[in-house]
Amino acid sequence: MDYFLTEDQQMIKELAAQIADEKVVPVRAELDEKEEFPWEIMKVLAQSDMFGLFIPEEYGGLGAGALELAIAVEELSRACVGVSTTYAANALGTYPLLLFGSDEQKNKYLPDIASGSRLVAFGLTEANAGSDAAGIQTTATLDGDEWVLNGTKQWITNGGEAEIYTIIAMTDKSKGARGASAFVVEKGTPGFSFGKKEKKMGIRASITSELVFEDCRIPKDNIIGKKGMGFIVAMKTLDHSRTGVGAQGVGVAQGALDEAIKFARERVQFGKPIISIQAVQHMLADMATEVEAARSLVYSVARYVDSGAKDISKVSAMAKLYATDVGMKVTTDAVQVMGGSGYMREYPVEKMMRDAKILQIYEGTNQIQRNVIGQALIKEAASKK
Ligand code: COS
Repeated sequence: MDYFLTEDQQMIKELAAQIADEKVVPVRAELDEKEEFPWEIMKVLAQSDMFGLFIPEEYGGLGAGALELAIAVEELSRACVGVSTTYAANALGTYPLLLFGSDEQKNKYLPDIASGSRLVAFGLTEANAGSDAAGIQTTATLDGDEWVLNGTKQWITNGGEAEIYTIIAMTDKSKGARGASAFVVEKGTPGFSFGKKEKKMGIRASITSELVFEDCRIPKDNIIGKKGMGFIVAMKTLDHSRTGVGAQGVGVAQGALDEAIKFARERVQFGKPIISIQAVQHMLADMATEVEAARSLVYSVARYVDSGAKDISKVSAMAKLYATDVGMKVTTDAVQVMGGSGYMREYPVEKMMRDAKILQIYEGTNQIQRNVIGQALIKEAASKK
């Protein structure tokens, strides 16, 4: 399908595809096997200005938007979701600064983020606050000219490797969601350390770690936005990042479909390539249709976000929900088309299926996306009365 990309968008797609094919595909199995952080690939992405895509030009970025980011994330995900998670989590961690940061914070952090010289991570989740994001226990208490952070963040992508962390902490526990605030914390700050490094089912090239704050003192000015706005910062950040997770679903599904078609053309059973068997063709036809539908939705939502629309929660949840369910289904079907070969590590679809699973879970489970969509429908219906 022609998605009527501009010349610049087409260039980004081709560049990301080239990096995916030449730099990621040859090493993805090894990165997965060794659970190795993809620093070499991050350096290539930095040299290709990929970290600056969605950062305004005044801060050293390319001034593009959600669609360009989605295109890059999709191409990287076609090769390896572990790599694309590292890249996309950087954007996730940057949104609080981009959307709510002061001029000083933007001037201080965005140029380094745009150049790729410093990676970012977003710290919201805790042991007892996953879907219930307002249930966080980490606290930030003002003491003179400093905030003092205490608590532990769990399952933080890029934790330990990133230099810049955007953290949601409670400044007034009695106020619930309205008692949270957002902060920027730099690696190396005394009282800030890294705990357990997780061992995961998939996306094993990415790193997932605990962040531990023990009387960690940061300057008063490191608050992002106003005190009490932390939950909104987190929700708006997720509204922006979820289109990117949808793009990961599209990419991994496309990668698995490509592999399944290639295999079905070569694999001979009953004296003919299995692609000539109608049962296989029908599976491939469904997979291809679902990939195209998911891509259409993700690109449309990204364009809507780039139009400056304010009410993006519902549609970004839809893009994340639909495209990541497609990612899971198509990778599972690709394993099925390839049979015993698909199940073996020798072929990439086994890893793709493992990687796809996280997309239905992180940045809000797909059940939470349905809640967000459902709440929006209720609000829309009430406003029509
Ligand atoms: N944009 C702006 N404001 C929002 C918002 C959004 N997307 N979502 C909620 N809010 C506001 C609400 O309007 C409400 O404001 P008021 O207090 O003024 O009424 C406030 O925030 C609290 O909202 P709500 O009552 O809906 O909060 P809940 O605690 O019920 O939580 C969900 C809502 C479940 C949607 C939220 O907790 C969530 O997204 N959870 C998943 C978190 C997640 O994605 N975790 C993954 C790890 S982070 S990588």
